[in-house]
Amino acid sequence: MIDVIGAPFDLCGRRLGSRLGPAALRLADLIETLEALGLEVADKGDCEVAKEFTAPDGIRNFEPLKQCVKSLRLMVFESLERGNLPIVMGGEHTLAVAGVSAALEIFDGDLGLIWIDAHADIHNPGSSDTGNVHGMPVAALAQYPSGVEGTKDTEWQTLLDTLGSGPPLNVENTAWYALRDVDQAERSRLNGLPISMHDIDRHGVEQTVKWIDQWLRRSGVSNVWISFDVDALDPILAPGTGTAVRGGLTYRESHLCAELLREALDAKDCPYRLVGVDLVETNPLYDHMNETAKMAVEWLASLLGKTILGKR
Ligand SMILES: [Mn+2]
Repeated sequence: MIDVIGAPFDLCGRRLGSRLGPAALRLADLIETLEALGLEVADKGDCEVAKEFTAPDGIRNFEPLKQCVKSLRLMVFESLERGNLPIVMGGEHTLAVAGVSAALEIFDGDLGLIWIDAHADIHNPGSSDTGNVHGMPVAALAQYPSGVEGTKDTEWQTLLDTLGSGPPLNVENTAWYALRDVDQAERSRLNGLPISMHDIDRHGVEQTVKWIDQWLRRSGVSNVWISFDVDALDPILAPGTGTAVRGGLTYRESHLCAELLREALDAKDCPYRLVGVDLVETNPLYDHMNETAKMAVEWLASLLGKTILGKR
Protein backbone atom coordinates (compact mmCIF):
# COMPACT_ATOMS: atom_id res chain seq x y z
CA MET A 1 0.00 0.00 0.00
CA ILE A 2 1.39 3.36 -1.07
CA ASP A 3 0.67 6.67 0.67
CA VAL A 4 1.25 9.69 -1.55
CA ILE A 5 1.88 12.84 0.49
CA GLY A 6 2.25 16.36 -0.93
CA ALA A 7 4.64 18.91 0.56
CA PRO A 8 4.02 22.22 -1.23
CA PHE A 9 6.84 24.16 0.47
CA ASP A 10 9.50 26.25 -1.27
CA LEU A 11 10.56 29.02 1.11
CA CYS A 12 14.12 27.85 1.86
CA GLY A 13 15.50 27.66 -1.68
CA ARG A 14 16.72 30.13 -4.26
CA ARG A 15 13.60 30.25 -6.43
CA LEU A 16 9.94 30.05 -5.55
CA GLY A 17 7.60 27.75 -7.45
CA SER A 18 8.24 24.19 -6.27
CA ARG A 19 5.23 24.62 -3.97
CA LEU A 20 3.35 23.86 -7.18
CA GLY A 21 5.25 20.58 -7.56
CA PRO A 22 2.67 18.31 -5.88
CA ALA A 23 -0.10 19.75 -8.08
CA ALA A 24 2.04 19.29 -11.20
CA LEU A 25 2.82 15.68 -10.27
CA ARG A 26 -0.86 14.94 -9.64
CA LEU A 27 -1.72 16.50 -13.01
CA ALA A 28 0.94 14.27 -14.56
CA ASP A 29 -1.15 11.32 -13.31
CA LEU A 30 1.16 10.13 -10.57
CA ILE A 31 -1.62 8.32 -8.72
CA GLU A 32 -3.19 6.79 -11.85
CA THR A 33 0.21 5.67 -13.17
CA LEU A 34 0.96 3.75 -9.97
CA GLU A 35 -2.54 2.28 -9.90
CA ALA A 36 -2.05 1.06 -13.47
CA LEU A 37 0.90 -0.96 -12.15
CA GLY A 38 -1.53 -2.81 -9.89
CA LEU A 39 -0.41 -0.94 -6.78
CA GLU A 40 -2.83 0.21 -4.13
CA VAL A 41 -2.42 3.96 -3.73
CA ALA A 42 -3.93 6.49 -1.34
CA ASP A 43 -3.53 10.22 -1.90
CA LYS A 44 -3.17 11.55 1.64
CA GLY A 45 -3.32 15.18 0.54
CA ASP A 46 -0.77 17.85 1.43
CA CYS A 47 1.01 18.62 4.69
CA GLU A 48 0.47 21.98 6.38
CA VAL A 49 2.45 24.99 5.23
CA ALA A 50 2.78 28.31 7.10
CA LYS A 51 3.34 31.83 5.76
CA GLU A 52 6.74 33.42 5.13
CA PHE A 53 8.49 34.64 8.23
CA THR A 54 12.14 35.18 9.08
CA ALA A 55 13.34 36.16 12.56
CA PRO A 56 15.92 38.97 12.65
CA ASP A 57 19.38 37.38 12.10
CA GLY A 58 17.69 34.02 11.65
CA ILE A 59 17.68 31.34 8.94
CA ARG A 60 15.46 32.52 6.07
CA ASN A 61 11.88 31.34 6.60
CA PHE A 62 12.88 29.07 9.44
CA GLU A 63 9.52 29.27 11.22
CA PRO A 64 7.37 28.09 8.28
CA LEU A 65 10.00 25.43 7.52
CA LYS A 66 9.70 24.08 11.05
CA GLN A 67 5.90 23.95 10.81
CA CYS A 68 6.03 22.17 7.47
CA VAL A 69 8.63 19.62 8.61
CA LYS A 70 6.59 18.87 11.74
CA SER A 71 3.40 18.31 9.80
CA LEU A 72 5.01 16.28 7.00
CA ARG A 73 7.05 14.22 9.43
CA LEU A 74 3.92 13.19 11.31
CA MET A 75 2.21 12.12 8.06
CA VAL A 76 5.21 10.03 6.99
CA PHE A 77 5.62 8.58 10.48
CA GLU A 78 2.01 7.40 10.48
CA SER A 79 2.39 5.93 7.01
CA LEU A 80 5.49 3.96 8.07
CA GLU A 81 3.72 2.82 11.23
CA ARG A 82 0.88 1.45 9.12
CA GLY A 83 3.53 -0.52 7.22
CA ASN A 84 2.90 1.47 4.04
CA LEU A 85 5.32 2.97 1.54
CA PRO A 86 5.24 6.79 1.78
CA ILE A 87 5.99 8.79 -1.36
CA VAL A 88 6.66 12.45 -0.61
CA MET A 89 6.04 14.90 -3.46
CA GLY A 90 7.96 18.18 -3.09
CA GLY A 91 8.35 20.98 -2.74
CA GLU A 92 11.99 21.58 -2.14
CA HIS A 93 14.57 19.02 -1.08
CA THR A 94 14.81 20.50 2.43
CA LEU A 95 11.70 18.44 3.18
CA ALA A 96 13.58 15.16 2.89
CA VAL A 97 14.52 15.71 6.54
CA ALA A 98 10.93 14.92 7.48
CA GLY A 99 10.55 11.49 5.92
CA VAL A 100 14.10 10.27 6.41
CA SER A 101 14.11 11.29 10.09
CA ALA A 102 10.79 9.50 10.61
CA ALA A 103 12.31 6.36 9.05
CA LEU A 104 15.46 6.70 11.18
CA GLU A 105 13.28 6.76 14.29
CA ILE A 106 11.01 3.89 13.29
CA PHE A 107 13.87 1.65 12.15
CA ASP A 108 16.18 2.80 14.95
CA GLY A 109 18.89 4.01 12.59
CA ASP A 110 18.83 0.89 10.41
CA LEU A 111 18.54 2.91 7.21
CA GLY A 112 20.47 3.40 4.00
CA LEU A 113 19.85 6.60 2.04
CA ILE A 114 20.19 6.94 -1.74
CA TRP A 115 20.38 10.63 -2.63
CA ILE A 116 19.87 11.05 -6.38
CA ASP A 117 20.68 14.69 -7.05
CA ALA A 118 23.08 17.02 -8.88
CA HIS A 119 23.94 18.39 -5.42
CA ALA A 120 25.25 16.75 -2.27
CA ASP A 121 23.05 18.90 0.05
CA ILE A 122 25.42 18.43 2.98
CA HIS A 123 26.14 22.05 3.89
CA ASN A 124 25.52 23.30 7.39
CA PRO A 125 24.80 26.99 8.10
CA GLY A 126 28.51 27.53 8.76
CA SER A 127 29.69 26.26 5.36
CA SER A 128 26.85 27.55 3.14
CA ASP A 129 27.40 30.71 1.08
CA THR A 130 23.69 31.26 0.50
CA GLY A 131 22.31 30.29 3.91
CA ASN A 132 19.46 28.47 2.14
CA VAL A 133 18.45 25.34 4.04
CA HIS A 134 17.65 23.50 0.79
CA GLY A 135 21.39 22.76 0.54
CA MET A 136 21.56 21.34 4.08
CA PRO A 137 19.14 18.42 4.56
CA VAL A 138 21.78 15.66 4.71
CA ALA A 139 23.78 17.63 7.30
CA ALA A 140 20.62 18.14 9.38
CA LEU A 141 19.82 14.40 9.19
CA ALA A 142 23.36 13.59 10.30
CA GLN A 143 22.88 16.13 13.12
CA TYR A 144 25.94 18.20 12.26
CA PRO A 145 26.49 21.24 14.50
CA SER A 146 25.49 24.52 12.84
CA GLY A 147 28.99 25.98 12.71
CA VAL A 148 27.57 29.42 13.50
CA GLU A 149 26.48 31.33 16.60
CA GLY A 150 23.41 33.29 17.64
CA THR A 151 19.86 32.98 16.33
CA LYS A 152 20.83 30.76 13.39
CA ASP A 153 22.48 28.29 15.75
CA THR A 154 19.43 28.21 18.03
CA GLU A 155 17.16 27.67 15.04
CA TRP A 156 19.37 24.91 13.61
CA GLN A 157 19.21 23.15 16.97
CA THR A 158 15.42 23.56 16.96
CA LEU A 159 15.31 21.99 13.50
CA LEU A 160 17.33 19.00 14.71
CA ASP A 161 14.97 18.68 17.71
CA THR A 162 12.01 18.67 15.30
CA LEU A 163 13.48 15.54 13.67
CA GLY A 164 12.41 13.32 16.55
CA SER A 165 14.27 10.98 18.82
CA GLY A 166 15.81 8.58 16.31
CA PRO A 167 19.56 8.26 15.89
CA PRO A 168 21.34 10.57 13.43
CA LEU A 169 21.78 9.46 9.86
CA ASN A 170 25.06 7.60 9.51
CA VAL A 171 26.62 9.39 6.53
CA GLU A 172 28.53 6.19 5.76
CA ASN A 173 25.11 4.72 4.91
CA THR A 174 24.43 7.42 2.30
CA ALA A 175 25.01 7.01 -1.43
CA TRP A 176 24.84 10.00 -3.76
CA TYR A 177 24.05 9.51 -7.44
CA ALA A 178 24.42 11.90 -10.42
CA LEU A 179 26.50 14.48 -8.50
CA ARG A 180 27.97 17.31 -10.54
CA ASP A 181 27.78 20.47 -8.44
CA VAL A 182 29.56 19.87 -5.14
CA ASP A 183 31.12 22.71 -3.12
CA GLN A 184 34.59 22.44 -1.64
CA ALA A 185 33.31 22.37 1.95
CA GLU A 186 31.03 19.45 1.11
CA ARG A 187 33.64 17.20 -0.48
CA SER A 188 35.29 16.05 2.75
CA ARG A 189 31.86 15.19 4.17
CA LEU A 190 30.89 12.62 1.53
CA ASN A 191 31.87 9.63 3.67
CA GLY A 192 29.36 7.24 2.15
CA LEU A 193 29.30 6.32 -1.55
CA PRO A 194 29.43 9.47 -3.71
CA ILE A 195 28.81 8.63 -7.38
CA SER A 196 29.32 11.57 -9.70
CA MET A 197 28.35 12.07 -13.34
CA HIS A 198 32.01 11.41 -14.10
CA ASP A 199 31.70 7.95 -12.57
CA ILE A 200 28.52 7.33 -14.56
CA ASP A 201 30.20 8.49 -17.81
CA ARG A 202 33.13 6.27 -17.11
CA HIS A 203 31.53 3.09 -15.77
CA GLY A 204 27.93 3.37 -16.97
CA VAL A 205 24.67 3.09 -15.11
CA GLU A 206 24.75 -0.70 -14.83
CA GLN A 207 28.09 -0.81 -13.03
CA THR A 208 27.43 2.19 -10.79
CA VAL A 209 24.04 0.88 -9.63
CA LYS A 210 25.79 -2.43 -8.92
CA TRP A 211 28.18 -0.47 -6.67
CA ILE A 212 25.16 0.83 -4.73
CA ASP A 213 23.73 -2.67 -4.35
CA GLN A 214 27.05 -4.15 -3.20
CA TRP A 215 27.66 -1.26 -0.85
CA LEU A 216 24.15 -1.59 0.69
CA ARG A 217 24.75 -5.29 1.22
CA ARG A 218 28.12 -4.59 2.87
CA SER A 219 26.66 -1.86 5.09
CA GLY A 220 24.17 -4.36 6.53
CA VAL A 221 21.15 -2.04 6.44
CA SER A 222 17.73 -3.62 5.97
CA ASN A 223 15.79 -0.46 5.03
CA VAL A 224 16.43 2.01 2.22
CA TRP A 225 15.02 5.45 1.50
CA ILE A 226 15.41 6.91 -2.00
CA SER A 227 15.43 10.70 -2.28
CA PHE A 228 15.09 11.81 -5.90
CA ASP A 229 15.69 15.44 -6.87
CA VAL A 230 14.55 16.01 -10.46
CA ASP A 231 17.68 18.11 -11.04
CA ALA A 232 19.55 14.80 -11.25
CA LEU A 233 18.07 14.71 -14.76
CA ASP A 234 19.58 16.78 -17.52
CA PRO A 235 17.87 20.18 -17.71
CA ILE A 236 17.30 19.71 -21.45
CA LEU A 237 14.79 17.00 -20.48
CA ALA A 238 13.71 18.38 -17.13
CA PRO A 239 13.97 22.17 -17.10
CA GLY A 240 11.30 22.61 -14.44
CA THR A 241 13.48 22.85 -11.36
CA GLY A 242 15.05 25.57 -9.24
CA THR A 243 18.75 24.76 -9.41
CA ALA A 244 19.30 23.16 -12.81
CA VAL A 245 22.86 22.03 -13.60
CA ARG A 246 23.72 20.83 -17.07
CA GLY A 247 25.34 17.49 -17.75
CA GLY A 248 22.77 15.37 -15.93
CA LEU A 249 21.23 11.95 -16.50
CA THR A 250 19.66 11.31 -19.88
CA TYR A 251 16.16 9.89 -20.16
CA ARG A 252 17.48 6.36 -20.74
CA GLU A 253 20.15 6.58 -18.04
CA SER A 254 17.65 7.69 -15.43
CA HIS A 255 15.24 4.89 -16.33
CA LEU A 256 17.95 2.26 -16.38
CA CYS A 257 19.00 3.45 -12.93
CA ALA A 258 15.43 3.10 -11.63
CA GLU A 259 14.92 -0.29 -13.30
CA LEU A 260 18.19 -1.67 -11.94
CA LEU A 261 17.42 -0.43 -8.43
CA ARG A 262 14.09 -2.27 -8.73
CA GLU A 263 15.86 -5.40 -9.96
CA ALA A 264 18.24 -5.23 -7.00
CA LEU A 265 15.31 -4.79 -4.59
CA ASP A 266 13.44 -7.71 -6.18
CA ALA A 267 16.40 -10.10 -6.05
CA LYS A 268 15.51 -13.18 -3.97
CA ASP A 269 18.48 -12.70 -1.66
CA CYS A 270 18.16 -8.91 -1.32
CA PRO A 271 18.73 -8.08 2.37
CA TYR A 272 17.21 -4.58 2.21
CA ARG A 273 13.81 -3.20 1.21
CA LEU A 274 12.50 0.13 -0.01
CA VAL A 275 10.69 2.01 2.78
CA GLY A 276 10.15 5.50 1.35
CA VAL A 277 10.69 7.79 -1.63
CA ASP A 278 11.00 11.55 -2.06
CA LEU A 279 10.21 13.05 -5.45
CA VAL A 280 11.21 16.68 -5.07
CA GLU A 281 12.15 20.00 -6.68
CA THR A 282 9.67 19.91 -9.55
CA ASN A 283 9.05 23.60 -10.29
CA PRO A 284 6.36 24.20 -12.94
CA LEU A 285 7.29 27.91 -13.20
CA TYR A 286 10.48 26.94 -15.04
CA ASP A 287 8.99 24.00 -16.90
CA HIS A 288 7.68 23.47 -20.41
CA MET A 289 4.26 21.78 -20.74
CA ASN A 290 4.73 19.96 -17.39
CA GLU A 291 7.48 17.81 -18.96
CA THR A 292 9.50 17.64 -15.74
CA ALA A 293 6.61 16.35 -13.65
CA LYS A 294 5.81 13.79 -16.37
CA MET A 295 9.42 12.60 -16.36
CA ALA A 296 9.40 12.35 -12.58
CA VAL A 297 6.23 10.24 -12.66
CA GLU A 298 7.65 7.96 -15.35
CA TRP A 299 10.85 7.57 -13.35
CA LEU A 300 8.89 6.65 -10.24
CA ALA A 301 6.91 4.08 -12.22
CA SER A 302 10.17 2.44 -13.33
CA LEU A 303 11.39 2.38 -9.75
CA LEU A 304 8.16 0.71 -8.67
CA GLY A 305 8.27 -2.01 -11.27
CA LYS A 306 7.17 -0.71 -14.66
CA THR A 307 9.11 -2.34 -17.48
CA ILE A 308 8.78 -2.15 -21.25
CA LEU A 309 7.84 -5.78 -21.84
CA GLY A 310 6.55 -6.75 -18.41
CA LYS A 311 7.76 -9.79 -16.48
CA ARG A 312 9.38 -12.41 -18.77
MN1 LIG B 1 19.55 19.37 -6.18
